[in-house]
Amino acid sequence: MSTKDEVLELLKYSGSKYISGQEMASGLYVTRAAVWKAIKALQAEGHIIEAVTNKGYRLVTKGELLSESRIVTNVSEDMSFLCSPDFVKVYDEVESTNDLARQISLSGDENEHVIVASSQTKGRGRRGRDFFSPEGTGLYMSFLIYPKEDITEAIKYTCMMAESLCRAIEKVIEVEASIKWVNDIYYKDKKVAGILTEAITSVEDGSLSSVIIGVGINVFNPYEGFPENIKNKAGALLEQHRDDVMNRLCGAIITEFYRSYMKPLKYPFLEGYKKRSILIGNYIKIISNSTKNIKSGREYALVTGIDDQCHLLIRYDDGVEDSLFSGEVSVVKY
Ligand code: BT5
Repeated sequence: MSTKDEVLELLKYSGSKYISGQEMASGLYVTRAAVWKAIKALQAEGHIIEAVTNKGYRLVTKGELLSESRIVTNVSEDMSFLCSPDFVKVYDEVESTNDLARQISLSGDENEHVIVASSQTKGRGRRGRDFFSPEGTGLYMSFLIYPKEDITEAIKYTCMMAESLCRAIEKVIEVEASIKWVNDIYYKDKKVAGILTEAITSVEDGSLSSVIIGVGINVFNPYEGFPENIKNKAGALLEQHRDDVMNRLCGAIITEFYRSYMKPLKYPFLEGYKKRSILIGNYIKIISNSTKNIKSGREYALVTGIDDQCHLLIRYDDGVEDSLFSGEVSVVKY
């Protein structure tokens, strides 16, 4: 057995107790440096190993990653009124938290909820794309809300969530994440989170019956790595475990989102959204969009801003100005 495997065995054997590097080194007749190297290799493989000064190391198991009570504890006091007994619902594995939120909404439950899962078997992105949602290393959550608004307002919830997510990441992980219009969160040039907003509308008057805002975050690198098709694009927020980080991040996202959502002004989050937006001032290629211009051969444009409805303001090469309501763009690198 390699030192790495032996260290893993020792960590498993110690359960929730910490074991010091010295204890492991003595038990395995290796140096502390060899133990440290083994820990790094295990972490690189995706094992979540907590390291605490003067205590040692501990293997964090899947079951302790997410808990309703710990999430609620981490919702700030000013928003704690939200946390009625089943406001937050935690699951080990679901097909898709957005689908579950939709079922809850259609069942006639009129309460707002946050559905959280450790993994998804059919996590979805936009336009039927997959969102890779492996167990234990990501956070997958859906907010079910009932705003009394027109369908045209739905796009703002994606932007509101993106900005809230960045603020929560800044508070808990202590790094600055950026927003790629409209729904992606980037850190160190990699996509670390995506947002999918879906709405159930009333046919009679086009108003929103409910809105479901799904968020998928790669907190750690997946145990087996990212699949081939996204491995160059996807990244994670953290390389090493931090104490109770999943529950803390989840509580912070709930806090930050509701702080925005409950503000009476219409788009108060926009300043923060624009400030963190990586597209403004960049030259982009329009992959798909909501206007007709791409059909007339206008594929490239300069991003000049984001307007008060969260639309992307662009100027094509021929000087024509336009705004994208939704769609997909990529930054053109020279
Ligand atoms: C998104 O779509 O990024 C929205 C993702 C929303 C996921 C959440 S998880 C909770 C809730 N329940 C659900 O079923 N969904 C929501 P889009 O912009 O269309 O991006 C999808 C693309 O991102 C894929 O085609 C891949 O290229 C890439 N991708 C897939 N999984 C990824 C991951 N884990 N990390 C980074 N990129 C990923």
